[in-house]
Amino acid sequence: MLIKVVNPNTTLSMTATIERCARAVASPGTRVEAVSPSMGPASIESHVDEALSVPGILEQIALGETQGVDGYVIACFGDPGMDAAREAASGPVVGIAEAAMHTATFLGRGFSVVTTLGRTTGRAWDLAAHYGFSRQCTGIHACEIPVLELETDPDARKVITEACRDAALQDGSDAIVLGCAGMADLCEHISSEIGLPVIDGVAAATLTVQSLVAMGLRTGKRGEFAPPLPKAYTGLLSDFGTAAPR
Ligand code: 2AL
Repeated sequence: MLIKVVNPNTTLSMTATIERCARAVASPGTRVEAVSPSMGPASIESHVDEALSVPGILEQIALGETQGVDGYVIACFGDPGMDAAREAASGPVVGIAEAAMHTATFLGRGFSVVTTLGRTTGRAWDLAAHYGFSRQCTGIHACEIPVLELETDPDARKVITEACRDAALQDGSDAIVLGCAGMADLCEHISSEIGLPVIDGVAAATLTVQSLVAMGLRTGKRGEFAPPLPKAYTGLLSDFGTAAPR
């Protein structure tokens, strides 16, 4: 089976970390390829970043459909472009926030999310509600480290670990969800430091896609998630068109 993990930001060092963390949990028979789109933001930490990441995600899905990909992970905690990706892909598509939140609900009554910047917490609250976890999501906390500084700030690991410890204490939660794909490689360390389950969405989503494919399950294509109707797109988006302009 081939799983394509799309890091919707264009920072290749982060894509490499994501690929390593996804491969670490995948079964021996599962091939995992992580990619970044050819266009898009270097990091995703605003609504504009998120909106402009979607064409690149769809580019990678379209490519994946020609590469025999069995299922996709969208590896950004804002779960950008999920519905569009589900329309465009023949196999299952799972977002890391979606997978991490679902996983957390198996591990206790409530979970806290620890993410990057405070400005991203609104989106995370919206996602918790969208997925039906408003009751289980007991708090969303920011460590105020921008996404790209996760890789360069020498204090990042310590700051995020302490933010996770404080979040669990403050919320009385049973598990922590890491709120950025760039935190994937911190999961084990934080869990051993704070003594609670810590969920990395990259691992959770990769294994969810692997399970869905193994069970022969894919997105229902009867109505809403059927492939989009053929039509022309213009300007910068003309490559996304599936018919000649009128
Ligand atoms: C993210 C993420 O997972 N990747 C990225 O570029 N931005 N999410 C976040 N909350 O900062």
